[in-house]
Amino acid sequence: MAKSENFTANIHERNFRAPFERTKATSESLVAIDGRKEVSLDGDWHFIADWYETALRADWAYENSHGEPADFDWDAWPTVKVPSCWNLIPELKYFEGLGGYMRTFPFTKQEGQRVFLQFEGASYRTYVFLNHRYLCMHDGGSTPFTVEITDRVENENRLMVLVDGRRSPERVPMDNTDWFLYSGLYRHVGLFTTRSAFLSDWFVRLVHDGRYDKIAVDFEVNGQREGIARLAIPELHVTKDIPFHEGKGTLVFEARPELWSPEHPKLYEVSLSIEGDTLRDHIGFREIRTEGTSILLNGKRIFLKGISCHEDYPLVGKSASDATVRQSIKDAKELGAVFMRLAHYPHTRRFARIADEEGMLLWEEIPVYWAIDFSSEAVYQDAENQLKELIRRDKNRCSVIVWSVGNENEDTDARLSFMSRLATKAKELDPSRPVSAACLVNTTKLKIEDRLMAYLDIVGNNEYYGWYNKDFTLLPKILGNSNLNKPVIITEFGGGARAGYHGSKETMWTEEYQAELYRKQFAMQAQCPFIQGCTPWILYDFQSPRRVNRYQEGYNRKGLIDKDHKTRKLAFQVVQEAYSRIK
Ligand code: GCB
Repeated sequence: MAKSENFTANIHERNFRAPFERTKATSESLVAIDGRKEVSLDGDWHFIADWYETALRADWAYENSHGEPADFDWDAWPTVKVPSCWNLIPELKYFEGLGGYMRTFPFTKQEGQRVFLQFEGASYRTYVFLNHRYLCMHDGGSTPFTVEITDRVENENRLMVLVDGRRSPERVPMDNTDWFLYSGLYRHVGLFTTRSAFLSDWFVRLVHDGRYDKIAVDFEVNGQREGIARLAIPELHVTKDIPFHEGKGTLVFEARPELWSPEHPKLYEVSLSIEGDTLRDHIGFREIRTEGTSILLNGKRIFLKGISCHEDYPLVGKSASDATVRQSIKDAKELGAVFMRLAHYPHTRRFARIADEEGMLLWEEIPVYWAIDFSSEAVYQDAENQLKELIRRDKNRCSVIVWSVGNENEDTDARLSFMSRLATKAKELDPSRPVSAACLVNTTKLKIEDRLMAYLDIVGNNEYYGWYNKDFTLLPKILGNSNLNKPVIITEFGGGARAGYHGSKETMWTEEYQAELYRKQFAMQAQCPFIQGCTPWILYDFQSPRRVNRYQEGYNRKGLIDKDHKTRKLAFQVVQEAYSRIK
């Protein structure tokens, strides 16, 4: 329809986001950064909360579009540290709009060089502009993306990033979550360069055939179709020249690495090179598979003594650091856990790297949580892209033993088709790891039952007997009715307790009630041979704006440790004792 003669784009255009949505960064453009030299773009960025999304409506990032007087002033706006969550600025605690970030940086480009920006995580939608040109947008609040800037980068650069943190029913996760949706440029931003041809992706792993004597490698090259790549694992005396065609190479070769395990987290230095480009990493080799109702790590049955964990840390929110990750792993180990469920979205890339070094097994998950819009193809594409970005980012991490495609979703036809598609995609991208999801109990038939189970290697189950379901006597019935032919991990159970609140074990919210609940749960679960692991809900109390009773005060209080990440509740010791008994 023709616009009227008094149409003024920046005030009358309702569809102002649409032009930006055409150019997307996705898993296809994500480049492997292992061992690459990076220039960090972390540090001070100018920042403004753009409450009315005027930056998009009125093209603020182009800086000259609509004449004077301008309503923006990028260089005059105060600075914030990147990475950080804007919600930590007291007046922006519940701000869910558009945040505008700007920094300048110098750059000297060499002949033939390609230049890329790497964003490790910005929540939820990110629009990237460089030197007054729009580059792309990215959806998904917890996975990384790469943007090529070769043709745009200059000696002096103005980088503008708009982060849209709105909650919305069309997103993954949707607008209703039991955690706090931190927002902003909350993870590392970096810049790296390559030659015209470079290695964009690689997957190095043990062949999972129960023999432990072969390693497989697959890789992709961008900018060169035919050639030879060299793989080296010096400690194993491996040097292999691998031809690639159509930009892809693959090889399986004999090698007997020492196997990685929580008790022996052995990593090997591995490099893959083509002329002028090398990827380098420390990689562990192990086998994970299921057989009947058992989970086998390196051929031996393992019971996954675990703990769930959110990415919500005191003082930094979702901007986890090496120190916060190491502390969580240390606390999990003190509990006796060998396995962590990183709920409900991909945590920092550093988590799995540190877990590789520390010998902690991981469950990684995408935020297909509760009632997302399963009938929408656009929502599916967003979820699948997040899954692909996660797998691309972490597939070389031996600590990661399960990909989870979702949590607690109603068993409808639309959901079955959506999530079975995701489970099949995960298998296609990575046949070497079991796929799971946290399913619910069928409360009418009193059993763990969900049509999605047919597509899963491991069944995750969340049950809250003793808390939301008071009738504890139902739990033995449910478990008794659920003799599945697959391993089950009880991916959530527990109850709330306010740290320091004491009373009888019958009084909800006391530490005593929570401790007793865990005693009963462990006693019950011990009677079910098909249960092959559990991840109590949860290591630490975490923020949740929907939890506002007098004990909660904005927090989900089911932590075994208080929101200060220090004070242990009585239940911590109960879980610790239970884990010391399980072999
Ligand atoms: C669940 C959800 C989790 C919640 C938890 C609770 O089943 O999966 O995200 O935080 O229950 O505390 O109710």
